[in-house]
Amino acid sequence: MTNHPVASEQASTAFRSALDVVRQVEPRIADAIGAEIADQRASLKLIASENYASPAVMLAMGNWLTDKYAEGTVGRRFYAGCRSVDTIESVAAEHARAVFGAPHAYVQPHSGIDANLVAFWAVLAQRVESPALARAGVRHVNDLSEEDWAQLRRALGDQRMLGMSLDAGGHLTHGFRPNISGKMFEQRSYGTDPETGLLDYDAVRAAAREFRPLVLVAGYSAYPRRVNFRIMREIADEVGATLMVDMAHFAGLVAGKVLTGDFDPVPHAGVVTTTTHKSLRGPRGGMVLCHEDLAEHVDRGCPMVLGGPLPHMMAAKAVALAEARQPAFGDYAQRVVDNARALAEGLLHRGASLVTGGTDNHLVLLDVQGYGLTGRQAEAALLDAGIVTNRNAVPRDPNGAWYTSGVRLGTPALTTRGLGGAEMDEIAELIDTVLRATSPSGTGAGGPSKARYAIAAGVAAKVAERAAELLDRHPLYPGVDLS
Ligand code: DSN
Repeated sequence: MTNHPVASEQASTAFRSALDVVRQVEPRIADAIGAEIADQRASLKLIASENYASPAVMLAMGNWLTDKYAEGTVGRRFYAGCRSVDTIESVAAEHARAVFGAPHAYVQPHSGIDANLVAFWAVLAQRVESPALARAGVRHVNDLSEEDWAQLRRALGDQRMLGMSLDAGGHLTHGFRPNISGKMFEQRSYGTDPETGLLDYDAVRAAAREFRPLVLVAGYSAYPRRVNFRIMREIADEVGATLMVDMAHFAGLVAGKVLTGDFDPVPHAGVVTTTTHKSLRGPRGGMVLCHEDLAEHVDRGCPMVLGGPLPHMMAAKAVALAEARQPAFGDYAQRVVDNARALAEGLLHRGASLVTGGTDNHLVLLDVQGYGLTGRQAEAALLDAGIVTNRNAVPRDPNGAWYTSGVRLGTPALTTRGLGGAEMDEIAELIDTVLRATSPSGTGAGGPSKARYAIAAGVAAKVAERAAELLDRHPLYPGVDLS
């Protein structure tokens, strides 16, 4: 395992003591925490949005900071006694600004969805304030009367968002109905080129010209390629939209300077949102980056759309961001991308079909239709063999968003664990072996079952054995002994 800066012996003592204390109150929870590390140690984790945070990050979250209310921002709290929280939030924001070269960082969001909500409201508030508020003689969004707000709500019906379609790799929060963004905004999607699977900037431009969105969203959770944010910004500017980039998936690649220039969203976007726990390898949480013109609105995230800040999580974000400033993090980010490429090549070499034909980020989208399977069957069969992935729609997916026709594979976690290119090829071999040995079984409503499957006898156990050998070469949290 690489790059985690806390000595494992110290971490081992700390975790063991912590679990002993928990066990005295509720042993089932202590046991479940112990079982989780055992499960994670024993599985080949290829979920593209997961990682392994360092012991320092974990230990920063589990303490008395959880007891403190701190609504407001640094130096302007609605509660007394926030001296330490002010320090923590300032340090986290300082590291975030330095890591990403952003003028302003808001580190309070509890998740990626929350970060996106903060960004939406900030963009709306900014647009409402100027020039509509000026015309109405209102100086500040906080001075809006009830009637002004009623008008604003009516106006929201006209607000438009253009984002990547779900089956091309976009995210629910980019204007889709199951999320509030799909209710706040009238939404339209841009997809990918049907031949290449790549983002077609001319098509995005044409859609933007026709639809005239207020917010153009870039970013994805299942698109295996880089996005040119300079071009996206040009498109946004041409139609008067704010470019919002949700970099939750690839924040670690931006922090590690693998995505630079046109592929770094920060210099190009009006507002950037992220989670902190994916490729960035921090605690579970969110963050918003922006320029000074939007900062005032972003900082009102709580209480506008967020509950009170979680000081223990901001402390852990600060630790993770300090880690991301180390040169070793740049090496890590580069290895994440190299590993994804090796995994893609290993699969292609064995005849698999990949959306876009490969990858240049941290994820690979494997189309399992060639194996005669749905994504759900493939996901379940791989899990039987100790390989943890998640099913994912492919563009124009015939099996919809529930069963899907793809499996998303990501390398951030296994790269943290220390696996390299040759091992990615072995993993490609294991995945291909399982999927070739799996076939649909039984019938469902109206035809063959999209969920049930059978694996040829002995294959899952054999692959699980080979996966365990691979994992044994790279212990997870080495030296952390809870026994
Ligand atoms: N749930 C995250 C993912 O897996 O990509 C996105 O929110």
